[in-house]
Amino acid sequence: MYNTNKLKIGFFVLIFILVLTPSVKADTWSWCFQESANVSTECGGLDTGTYEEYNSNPTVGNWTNFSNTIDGDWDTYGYKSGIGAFSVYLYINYTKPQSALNTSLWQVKDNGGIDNLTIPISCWNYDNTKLIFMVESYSVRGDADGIWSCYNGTNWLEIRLSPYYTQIYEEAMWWNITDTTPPTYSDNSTNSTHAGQDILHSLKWTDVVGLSGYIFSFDNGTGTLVNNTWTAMTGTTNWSNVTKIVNSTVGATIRWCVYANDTSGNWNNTGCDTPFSYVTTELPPPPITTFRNWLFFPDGFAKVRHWAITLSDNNVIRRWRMQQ
Ligand SMILES: [Ca+2]
Ligand SMILES: [Ca+2]
Repeated sequence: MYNTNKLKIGFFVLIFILVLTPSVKADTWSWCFQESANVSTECGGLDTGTYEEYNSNPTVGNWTNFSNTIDGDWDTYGYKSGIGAFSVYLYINYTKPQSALNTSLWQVKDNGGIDNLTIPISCWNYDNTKLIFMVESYSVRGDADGIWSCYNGTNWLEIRLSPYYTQIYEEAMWWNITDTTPPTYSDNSTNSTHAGQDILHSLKWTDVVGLSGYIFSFDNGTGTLVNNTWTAMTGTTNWSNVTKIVNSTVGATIRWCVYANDTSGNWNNTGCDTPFSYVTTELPPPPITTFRNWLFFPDGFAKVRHWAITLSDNNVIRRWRMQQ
């Protein structure tokens, strides 16, 4: 007969273990910084955004140093100059990266300091492909503001109001991007197949969001692939270039492959079950760079022939032979 109490206890212990067992899962998002809406190779290379300068009353004043507000330099600024109750504006239009999350942040700086602004959901949802901001520098005697807003299709929503801080230094986006796509590779090559020589194993990597690093795996003719340590890569396009001195035996099969990950921890490899490979070949003989011969007749008229031959090579010349 079963002891039902024991069965129940066993069942609850099992549930308890299942609940407490941590699930191992890599983060599938990453942060990507985009300094300029219209000049970018980061975050998917979205350089299709725009900046626009506007002045509500050009007859009485203007922006001073407008270009400083978008020059990518967080120490330079532009501001409203001129007397009168009017404003100068900077309109910004970012193209959203694919799979960007609404937790992305707008980083801004005026003379009140630097801040990462949360974007109101109505501004985020207004358009699937773009994000629109406005920066206003306003001043009149006794009153001045720097105002940072986003557009939700109907209204400008004020996100940051900086009283008396009218110096507009810079802005940028911190995109929070879902990234489940691993890096891709192309252009595999080696610069030689000569036995016993330094050989460069070259491979190009790209990632939509950002590369993190690679592991080069190498079989020097032994039949076993051995992993190098992980090496960092940066940017969205980079190369895993590794030089190895290969087996000095002619006819050895050299195999190699590469693993790479992106900033979200997505991994890819070049197919290490069927690696790239080549067979080592003999180094060509050193070239003869000069050759001279001449006859001369020492005392007694015995003929003596002399040869002068120069062989040169990057490597040690082990043997040479002259043949008539
Ligand atoms: Ca900027
Ligand atoms: Ca600036």
